[in-house]
Amino acid sequence: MRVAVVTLFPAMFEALTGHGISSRAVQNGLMSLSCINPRDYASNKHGRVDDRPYGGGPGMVMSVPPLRAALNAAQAQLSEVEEAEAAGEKGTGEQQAAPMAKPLCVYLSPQGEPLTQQRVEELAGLDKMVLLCGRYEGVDERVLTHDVDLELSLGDYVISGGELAAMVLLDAVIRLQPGALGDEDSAGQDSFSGSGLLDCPHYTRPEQTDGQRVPEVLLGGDHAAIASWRLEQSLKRTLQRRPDVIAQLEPNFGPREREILARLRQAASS
Ligand code: 9WO
Repeated sequence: MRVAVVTLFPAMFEALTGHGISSRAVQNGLMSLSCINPRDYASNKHGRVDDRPYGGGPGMVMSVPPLRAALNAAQAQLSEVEEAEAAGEKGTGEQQAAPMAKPLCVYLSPQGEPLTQQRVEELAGLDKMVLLCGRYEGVDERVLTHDVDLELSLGDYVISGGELAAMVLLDAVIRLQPGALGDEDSAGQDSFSGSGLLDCPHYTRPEQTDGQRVPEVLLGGDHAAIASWRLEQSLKRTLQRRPDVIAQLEPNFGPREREILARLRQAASS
């Protein structure tokens, strides 16, 4: 997957490309990340990318021309690589490759649609994507209506810019790329990804620390008992912490889930 990020702070992305799973994925070529700085596309001599809001008020707004130029450059860059690869695959470097679909352009802001694991899975399947990171009070609305395909929010809070949000999205997408996690199966074990329930508790050695013991069932080798304990723990947590998630999943629960849920509700009401 190839991603081009339009940002005034490209160095921030070293936090993602320099550490852990995301770093390894970039090194192994599962993901390529390039940054395009709108400042480099500002035509005025001071490299201004922001301006005062029409109608007055505090803060500054990112203006259309440098942003649009940077977005077009990002898109062109992703298509260039793709066309070169397509031509290479055919072994006909001279031939004109078929026109490629325009990459999806995503803007991160509190006004966006809430990001879910389902959306992350969908984005992880794309072969290219442009991420737009806003700063100041945000970007001129005409960029959002004309250039942006999808606006996403991580939650109902404001941070200083879209970069950290873009990195959260990228991290979630990167770890779903085939081969990004050491254990091929671990992504399927995440909260939300398999059952849609919250994760069960995890324990490792030692068996006892400061008087806290590992639940007995995990120490025996009864795999069916362990699986059933984990399901119960997941249901219990989700019921307590995310009743909204239970309500959403309940119509699709099987008999085992229903039985445990009924028991948990009875215990809670008595
Ligand atoms: C800045 C500002 C300054 C003066 C008066 C009002 C103001 N509003 C803002 C503002 O909301 N800036 C945003 C910063 C503009 C878009 C990029 N920024 C951002 C993205 N903050 N928080 C996010 C974000 C993204 C995804 N999920 C949660 C939050």
